[in-house]
Amino acid sequence: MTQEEFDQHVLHMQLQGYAVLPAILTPDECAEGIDQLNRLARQREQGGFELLFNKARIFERSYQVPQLIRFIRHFLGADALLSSMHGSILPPGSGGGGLHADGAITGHNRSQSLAAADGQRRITSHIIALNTIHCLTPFTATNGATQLVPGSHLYDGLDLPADHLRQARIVAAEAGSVLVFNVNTWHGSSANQSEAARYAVLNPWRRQWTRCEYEVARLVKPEVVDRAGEDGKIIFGQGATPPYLEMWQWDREQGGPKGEWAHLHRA
Ligand SMILES: O=C(O)CCC(=O)C(=O)O
Repeated sequence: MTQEEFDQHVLHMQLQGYAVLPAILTPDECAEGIDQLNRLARQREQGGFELLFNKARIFERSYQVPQLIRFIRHFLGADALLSSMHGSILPPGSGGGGLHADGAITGHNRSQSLAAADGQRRITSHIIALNTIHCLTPFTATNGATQLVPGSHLYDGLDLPADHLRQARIVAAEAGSVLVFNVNTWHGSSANQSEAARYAVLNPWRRQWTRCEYEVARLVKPEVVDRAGEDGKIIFGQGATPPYLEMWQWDREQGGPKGEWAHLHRA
C-alpha cells in the first residue's frame, strides 16, 4: 500500500466510517481459512468459531500483515488490543437481519454506559474501537456482504438512524480484502441470495485502556503469543491486565506476579 493509498483509506474512515483495504490475504490464505472454518464448523457448539487464533495457524495472519496493523494502530494507538476473533459462514438464504453498532455489550455503545452529563450522547470525537472483517470469499451485492450506513459513525444517538434502509450501502470487496469500520458505524450482513456461503473472519480491536469482549490475555495459548513475536504481548494485552495482587507483587511488563509470588499466578 502506497502512502497515498493509506491516506485515502484514512480519509474514508474519517468521512464515511469505514474503509476497504484490498489484498491483505492471498488466495491461498483465503482457501486455507475457508477449509479451517469448514472443519471448525463441526465443533461450533464447543466454541469452534470463537478465539480462532487458538484454533488454526492461518488465523494468526489476521495480525501479522504489517499494512493492516499499521492502519489499525493509526486509529487506536500503538498498543491496540485484539478483542476477539470469530469465524463467520453465512449460508445461502441467511443474513439481512438488521443493522447494529458494535460495542453495545462491553464498549461505549452500551445504553447503560451513556452518561446524563453527556446528554446521553455516545462518543464520536475519537475512534474508541474498530471492527475488521476479513473477506475469505468475495463480498458481492447478492451474497450477504456487509452493509453499513456511511457517515453513521458520527451520529451521537444510540438509536438506529431514521432513514437507515435508504442510506445503507452493501460493501463489495474482493476475497482477501479487509473491511475496517468504526465501532460506531451502523452495519450488519445483507441477505445472502446466492447459491454459495459467504466466509469471513471478524476481528474487533480496542483501545488498550478499554474492556475487550474476552479476557484474551488469559485465554490465548502461550505458543500463539510466542509466534506473534515482539508484538504478541501488546496485541493480546498481556501487559494490560490489571493486577489481582498488591502492586508491589505485580510485574507490569509480564502482566503477572513477580517471581516469589509466581505460585499465585492465575491461568
Ligand atoms: O457478517 C457481517 O457482515 C457483519 C458482522 C457483524 O455485524 C459484526 O461483526 O458485528
